[in-house]
Amino acid sequence: MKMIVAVVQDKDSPRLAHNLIQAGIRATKLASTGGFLHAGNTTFIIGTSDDKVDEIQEIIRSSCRAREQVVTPMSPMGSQLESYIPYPVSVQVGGATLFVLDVEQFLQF
Ligand code: 2BA
Repeated sequence: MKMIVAVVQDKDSPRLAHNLIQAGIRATKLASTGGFLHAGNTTFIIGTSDDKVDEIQEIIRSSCRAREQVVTPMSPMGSQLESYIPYPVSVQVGGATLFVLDVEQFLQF
């Protein structure tokens, strides 16, 4: 058995949840926050048999897309504030960040 942990953008979350339900895949959604942008995102936890991992990866791939996001970096530690000019930079976020883990035990009581 595998556990797929997928971090996706909030904008893609309803589509992904819908597509997983349509495919009969069970998942748990967690509200999460990106460590870099400090923006909200959504983390899906999906427990599944090994043979469904490819199908689920394809559902996630087709449900999520990359977007440009503009971020203004915080001042570097120890820098002279008067000489620091924060220029906005553009980063590409997503489609999705996946971790696929082996599950040692799956229990339901
Ligand atoms: P954030 O940490 O808010 O990162 C948003 C985007 O900012 C990233 O998109 C990446 O393009 C950029 N970024 C992140 N850290 C950076 C850094 N140190 N230097 C320069 N640019 C950086 P994605 O890579 O698509 O990641 C989207 C979200 O997925 C992340 O939001 C985070 O919540 C999660 N994530 C990505 N990699 C992860 C990892 N190795 N472990 C845990 N969560 C991860």
